[in-house]
Amino acid sequence: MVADVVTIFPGMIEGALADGVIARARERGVLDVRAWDLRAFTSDRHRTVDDVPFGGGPGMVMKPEPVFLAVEAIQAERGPAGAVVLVTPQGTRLTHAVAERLSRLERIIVICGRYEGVDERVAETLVTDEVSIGDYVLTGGELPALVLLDAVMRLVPGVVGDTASVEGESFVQGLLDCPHYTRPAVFRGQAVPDVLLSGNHAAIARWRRSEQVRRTARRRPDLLNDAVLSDDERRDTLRERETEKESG
Ligand code: 9D3
Repeated sequence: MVADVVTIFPGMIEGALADGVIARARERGVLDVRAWDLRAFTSDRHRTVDDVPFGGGPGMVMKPEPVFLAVEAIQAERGPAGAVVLVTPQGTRLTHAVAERLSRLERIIVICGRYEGVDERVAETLVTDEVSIGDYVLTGGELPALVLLDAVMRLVPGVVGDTASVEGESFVQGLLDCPHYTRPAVFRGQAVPDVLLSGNHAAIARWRRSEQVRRTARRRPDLLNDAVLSDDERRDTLRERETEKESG
Protein backbone atom coordinates (compact mmCIF):
# COMPACT_ATOMS: atom_id res chain seq x y z
CA MET A 1 0.00 0.00 0.00
CA VAL A 2 1.08 3.54 -0.80
CA ALA A 3 -0.14 6.21 1.65
CA ASP A 4 0.53 9.92 1.21
CA VAL A 5 -0.16 12.43 3.97
CA VAL A 6 -0.62 16.15 3.34
CA THR A 7 0.30 18.20 6.43
CA ILE A 8 2.00 21.35 7.69
CA PHE A 9 3.85 19.12 10.23
CA PRO A 10 5.50 16.33 8.18
CA GLY A 11 7.88 15.65 11.08
CA MET A 12 4.95 14.57 13.27
CA ILE A 13 3.94 11.95 10.72
CA GLU A 14 7.47 10.73 9.97
CA GLY A 15 8.40 10.54 13.65
CA ALA A 16 5.42 8.40 14.54
CA LEU A 17 5.97 6.00 11.64
CA ALA A 18 9.70 5.54 12.31
CA ASP A 19 9.30 2.83 14.99
CA GLY A 20 7.34 -0.36 15.50
CA VAL A 21 5.43 -2.74 13.27
CA ILE A 22 4.67 -0.07 10.63
CA ALA A 23 8.36 0.94 10.38
CA ARG A 24 9.39 -2.71 9.87
CA ALA A 25 6.80 -3.09 7.10
CA ARG A 26 8.12 0.08 5.43
CA GLU A 27 11.66 -1.36 5.54
CA ARG A 28 10.41 -4.56 3.91
CA GLY A 29 8.72 -2.54 1.16
CA VAL A 30 5.20 -3.71 2.07
CA LEU A 31 4.21 -0.12 2.90
CA ASP A 32 5.28 3.13 1.29
CA VAL A 33 4.22 6.09 3.45
CA ARG A 34 5.26 9.64 2.68
CA ALA A 35 4.48 12.94 4.42
CA TRP A 36 4.13 15.89 2.06
CA ASP A 37 4.74 19.40 3.41
CA LEU A 38 1.75 21.55 2.47
CA ARG A 39 3.92 24.69 2.55
CA ALA A 40 5.94 23.34 -0.38
CA PHE A 41 2.81 23.99 -2.49
CA THR A 42 2.60 27.69 -1.70
CA SER A 43 4.21 30.40 -3.84
CA ASP A 44 4.25 33.49 -1.59
CA ARG A 45 7.20 34.60 0.48
CA HIS A 46 5.54 33.63 3.76
CA ARG A 47 4.41 30.20 2.51
CA THR A 48 0.85 31.01 3.61
CA VAL A 49 -1.55 28.06 4.00
CA ASP A 50 -4.40 29.83 5.86
CA ASP A 51 -6.59 32.92 5.50
CA VAL A 52 -9.47 34.71 7.26
CA PRO A 53 -12.94 33.16 7.00
CA PHE A 54 -15.46 34.69 4.57
CA GLY A 55 -18.41 35.93 6.62
CA GLY A 56 -16.16 36.78 9.55
CA GLY A 57 -15.69 34.98 12.83
CA PRO A 58 -12.76 33.71 14.88
CA GLY A 59 -9.78 31.71 13.66
CA MET A 60 -8.36 30.94 10.25
CA VAL A 61 -9.33 28.61 7.40
CA MET A 62 -6.96 26.45 5.37
CA LYS A 63 -6.68 27.84 1.82
CA PRO A 64 -7.84 25.53 -1.00
CA GLU A 65 -5.03 26.17 -3.52
CA PRO A 66 -2.07 24.56 -1.69
CA VAL A 67 -4.20 21.50 -0.83
CA PHE A 68 -5.35 21.09 -4.45
CA LEU A 69 -1.77 21.50 -5.74
CA ALA A 70 -0.44 18.97 -3.21
CA VAL A 71 -3.06 16.31 -4.06
CA GLU A 72 -2.56 16.89 -7.80
CA ALA A 73 1.24 16.56 -7.44
CA ILE A 74 0.83 13.35 -5.41
CA GLN A 75 -1.54 11.79 -7.97
CA ALA A 76 0.79 12.83 -10.85
CA GLU A 77 3.72 11.06 -9.20
CA ARG A 78 1.99 8.07 -7.59
CA GLY A 79 -1.05 7.54 -9.82
CA PRO A 80 -4.72 8.03 -8.89
CA ALA A 81 -5.65 7.32 -5.25
CA GLY A 82 -8.51 4.96 -4.34
CA ALA A 83 -9.52 7.34 -1.55
CA VAL A 84 -8.72 10.91 -0.59
CA VAL A 85 -9.49 11.12 3.12
CA LEU A 86 -9.95 14.38 5.00
CA VAL A 87 -9.62 13.93 8.76
CA THR A 88 -12.04 16.37 10.36
CA PRO A 89 -14.24 16.62 13.47
CA GLN A 90 -17.20 16.75 11.02
CA GLY A 91 -16.38 13.33 9.52
CA THR A 92 -18.11 10.00 10.08
CA ARG A 93 -16.55 7.96 12.86
CA LEU A 94 -13.55 5.76 12.12
CA THR A 95 -14.51 2.12 12.74
CA HIS A 96 -12.94 -1.23 11.99
CA ALA A 97 -15.22 -1.49 8.94
CA VAL A 98 -13.90 1.82 7.55
CA ALA A 99 -10.30 0.73 8.23
CA GLU A 100 -10.93 -2.58 6.48
CA ARG A 101 -12.39 -0.91 3.39
CA LEU A 102 -9.44 1.52 3.12
CA SER A 103 -6.92 -1.32 3.70
CA ARG A 104 -8.05 -2.97 0.45
CA LEU A 105 -6.99 0.07 -1.62
CA GLU A 106 -3.56 0.28 -3.26
CA ARG A 107 -3.16 4.03 -2.78
CA ILE A 108 -4.70 6.44 -0.28
CA ILE A 109 -4.15 10.13 0.42
CA VAL A 110 -4.85 11.63 3.85
CA ILE A 111 -5.26 15.40 4.30
CA CYS A 112 -4.65 16.80 7.79
CA GLY A 113 -6.54 19.95 8.71
CA ARG A 114 -5.32 22.65 11.07
CA TYR A 115 -6.89 25.92 12.26
CA GLU A 116 -10.71 26.14 12.31
CA GLY A 117 -11.01 23.94 9.25
CA VAL A 118 -10.34 23.46 5.55
CA ASP A 119 -12.06 25.43 2.75
CA GLU A 120 -15.23 23.48 1.94
CA ARG A 121 -14.35 23.26 -1.77
CA VAL A 122 -11.61 20.80 -0.82
CA ALA A 123 -14.21 18.52 0.76
CA GLU A 124 -16.60 18.99 -2.16
CA THR A 125 -14.31 18.20 -5.10
CA LEU A 126 -11.12 16.53 -3.89
CA VAL A 127 -12.15 14.41 -0.94
CA THR A 128 -13.91 11.01 -1.10
CA ASP A 129 -14.18 10.35 2.67
CA GLU A 130 -14.40 12.62 5.72
CA VAL A 131 -13.36 10.80 8.90
CA SER A 132 -13.34 11.69 12.62
CA ILE A 133 -11.67 9.50 15.26
CA GLY A 134 -14.10 10.35 18.06
CA ASP A 135 -15.97 13.00 19.99
CA TYR A 136 -13.17 14.99 21.61
CA VAL A 137 -11.36 18.08 20.37
CA LEU A 138 -7.73 17.86 19.26
CA THR A 139 -5.45 20.64 18.00
CA GLY A 140 -5.13 19.31 14.45
CA GLY A 141 -5.56 16.40 12.07
CA GLU A 142 -2.09 14.86 12.35
CA LEU A 143 -2.81 12.56 15.30
CA PRO A 144 -6.14 11.43 13.74
CA ALA A 145 -4.31 10.77 10.45
CA LEU A 146 -1.77 8.62 12.32
CA VAL A 147 -4.54 6.74 14.13
CA LEU A 148 -6.30 6.10 10.82
CA LEU A 149 -3.08 4.99 9.09
CA ASP A 150 -2.17 2.65 11.95
CA ALA A 151 -5.63 1.04 11.93
CA VAL A 152 -5.60 0.71 8.12
CA MET A 153 -2.01 -0.35 7.49
CA ARG A 154 -1.91 -3.12 10.09
CA LEU A 155 -4.67 -4.81 8.07
CA VAL A 156 -2.56 -4.82 4.88
CA PRO A 157 -1.34 -8.39 4.27
CA GLY A 158 2.27 -8.85 5.43
CA VAL A 159 2.35 -5.88 7.83
CA VAL A 160 1.49 -7.82 11.01
CA GLY A 161 3.40 -11.11 11.18
CA ASP A 162 0.77 -13.19 12.96
CA THR A 163 -2.35 -13.13 10.75
CA ALA A 164 -4.27 -15.25 13.29
CA SER A 165 -3.94 -12.42 15.80
CA VAL A 166 -5.45 -9.98 13.28
CA GLU A 167 -8.38 -12.22 12.30
CA GLY A 168 -9.26 -13.38 15.81
CA GLU A 169 -9.14 -9.96 17.39
CA SER A 170 -11.97 -8.40 19.30
CA PHE A 171 -13.43 -5.83 16.91
CA VAL A 172 -13.41 -8.30 14.03
CA GLN A 173 -15.75 -10.47 16.10
CA GLY A 174 -17.62 -7.48 17.47
CA LEU A 175 -16.68 -8.25 21.08
CA LEU A 176 -14.12 -6.88 23.54
CA ASP A 177 -11.12 -9.05 24.33
CA CYS A 178 -10.90 -11.46 27.28
CA PRO A 179 -8.45 -10.85 30.18
CA HIS A 180 -4.83 -11.94 29.67
CA TYR A 181 -2.31 -13.25 32.24
CA THR A 182 1.35 -14.26 32.24
CA ARG A 183 3.73 -15.60 34.90
CA PRO A 184 3.86 -15.65 37.87
CA ALA A 185 0.68 -17.67 38.66
CA VAL A 186 0.33 -15.67 41.89
CA PHE A 187 1.42 -12.01 41.90
CA ARG A 188 1.22 -10.03 45.16
CA GLY A 189 -1.51 -12.35 46.39
CA GLN A 190 -3.57 -12.24 43.17
CA ALA A 191 -3.96 -15.61 41.47
CA VAL A 192 -4.51 -16.31 37.79
CA PRO A 193 -7.91 -17.99 37.14
CA ASP A 194 -7.49 -21.77 37.70
CA VAL A 195 -8.94 -22.72 34.33
CA LEU A 196 -5.99 -21.09 32.50
CA LEU A 197 -3.58 -23.40 34.37
CA SER A 198 -5.73 -26.51 33.81
CA GLY A 199 -4.35 -27.49 30.40
CA ASN A 200 -7.96 -28.14 29.32
CA HIS A 201 -8.00 -26.26 26.02
CA ALA A 202 -11.73 -26.63 25.40
CA ALA A 203 -12.49 -25.27 28.90
CA ILE A 204 -10.03 -22.40 28.35
CA ALA A 205 -11.69 -21.48 25.03
CA ARG A 206 -15.15 -21.55 26.70
CA TRP A 207 -13.91 -19.36 29.58
CA ARG A 208 -12.34 -16.82 27.23
CA ARG A 209 -15.44 -16.60 25.09
CA SER A 210 -17.72 -16.14 28.11
CA GLU A 211 -15.40 -13.44 29.53
CA GLN A 212 -15.54 -11.62 26.17
CA VAL A 213 -19.33 -11.68 26.18
CA ARG A 214 -19.54 -10.67 29.87
CA ARG A 215 -17.12 -7.75 29.51
CA THR A 216 -18.79 -6.50 26.36
CA ALA A 217 -22.22 -6.57 28.01
CA ARG A 218 -20.90 -4.66 31.03
CA ARG A 219 -18.59 -2.14 29.37
CA ARG A 220 -19.80 -1.74 25.80
CA PRO A 221 -23.42 -2.90 25.52
CA ASP A 222 -23.68 -0.85 22.30
CA LEU A 223 -21.45 -3.44 20.59
CA LEU A 224 -23.89 -6.29 21.30
CA ASN A 225 -26.36 -5.12 18.64
CA ASP A 226 -23.98 -6.25 15.88
CA ALA A 227 -22.12 -9.06 17.69
CA VAL A 228 -22.77 -12.63 16.55
CA LEU A 229 -23.93 -14.49 19.68
CA SER A 230 -25.62 -17.83 20.38
CA ASP A 231 -29.09 -17.80 22.01
CA ASP A 232 -27.49 -18.81 25.33
CA GLU A 233 -24.96 -15.98 25.09
CA ARG A 234 -27.74 -13.46 24.32
CA ARG A 235 -29.56 -14.61 27.46
CA ASP A 236 -26.34 -14.25 29.55
CA THR A 237 -25.83 -10.69 28.30
CA LEU A 238 -29.30 -9.70 29.55
CA ARG A 239 -28.38 -11.07 32.98
CA GLU A 240 -25.04 -9.25 32.84
CA ARG A 241 -26.72 -5.96 32.02
CA GLU A 242 -29.08 -6.44 35.01
CA THR A 243 -26.06 -7.07 37.30
CA GLU A 244 -24.49 -3.91 35.94
CA LYS A 245 -27.54 -1.83 36.91
CA GLU A 246 -27.52 -3.25 40.47
CA SER A 247 -23.80 -3.09 41.28
CA GLY A 248 -22.37 -0.56 38.81
C1 9D3 B 1 -14.79 25.41 17.31
C2 9D3 B 1 -15.16 24.34 16.39
N1 9D3 B 1 -14.20 23.22 16.32
C3 9D3 B 1 -14.84 22.10 15.61
C4 9D3 B 1 -15.35 21.06 16.56
C5 9D3 B 1 -13.03 23.66 15.60
C6 9D3 B 1 -11.96 22.65 15.44
C7 9D3 B 1 -11.50 21.89 16.50
C8 9D3 B 1 -10.45 20.97 16.32
C9 9D3 B 1 -11.37 22.50 14.21
C10 9D3 B 1 -10.33 21.60 14.04
C11 9D3 B 1 -9.87 20.86 15.10
C12 9D3 B 1 -8.73 19.94 14.91
N2 9D3 B 1 -9.15 18.52 14.90
C13 9D3 B 1 -9.09 17.80 13.81
O1 9D3 B 1 -8.62 18.26 12.79
C14 9D3 B 1 -9.62 16.45 13.84
C15 9D3 B 1 -10.24 15.71 14.89
C16 9D3 B 1 -10.58 16.02 16.25
O2 9D3 B 1 -10.31 17.12 16.79
N3 9D3 B 1 -11.21 15.06 16.99
C17 9D3 B 1 -11.53 13.84 16.49
N4 9D3 B 1 -11.25 13.52 15.24
C18 9D3 B 1 -10.62 14.44 14.47
S1 9D3 B 1 -10.20 14.20 12.87
C19 9D3 B 1 -9.54 15.69 12.71
